[in-house]
Amino acid sequence: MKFENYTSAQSTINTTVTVIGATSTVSVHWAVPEMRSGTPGTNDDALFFLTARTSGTVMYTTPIIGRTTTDGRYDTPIPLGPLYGTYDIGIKTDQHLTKVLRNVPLEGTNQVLNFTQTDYSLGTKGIQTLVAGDINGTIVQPSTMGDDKINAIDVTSLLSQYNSTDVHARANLNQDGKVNALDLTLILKNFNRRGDI
Ligand SMILES: [Ca+2]
Ligand SMILES: [Ca+2]
Ligand SMILES: [Ca+2]
Repeated sequence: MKFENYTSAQSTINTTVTVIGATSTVSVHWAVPEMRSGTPGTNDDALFFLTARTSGTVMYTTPIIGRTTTDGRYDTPIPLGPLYGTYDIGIKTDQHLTKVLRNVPLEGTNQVLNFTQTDYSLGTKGIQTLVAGDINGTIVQPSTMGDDKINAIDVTSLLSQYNSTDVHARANLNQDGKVNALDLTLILKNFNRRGDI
């Protein structure tokens, strides 16, 4: 956000005009869930929202939950409200902990966020993946979609969905044909993990 002062020659009153920079947007290219079944890049879709943070404090949360493509992309630019400056940007899905990219410059243009890298500025597809297992709560809105912790609540939820054949069941972490021992093994591997802050 930029502030400029204007003084009208015709007026005896100084008028302050606030000039807001063009809305900053981001797109996702890529975010890859860990250990999805099938050929890499063909089963990477997930429901997600984004947060913009400063020193771990969330300054903005995207209100809409979107779904990435099967190759882990979301190409439509997502507005980040009135933010202008440098922020850390996190992605949170219905099955995964928040993953944060640091120091993303939001300056009125679109930034492509590559969560397969540790650094937002690197454009090639890397090997970083989203940590699976945060499946408590509901997917109705960002504030209820998990709690960025993988603990007994999530394991209990997984067990309650055991043997489900719904490929989009939240407990179907690898999105294959069934909620089974593969998903349970994955959530236990990540037990006690926390999302990035
Ligand atoms: Ca899928
Ligand atoms: Ca959780
Ligand atoms: Ca499964």
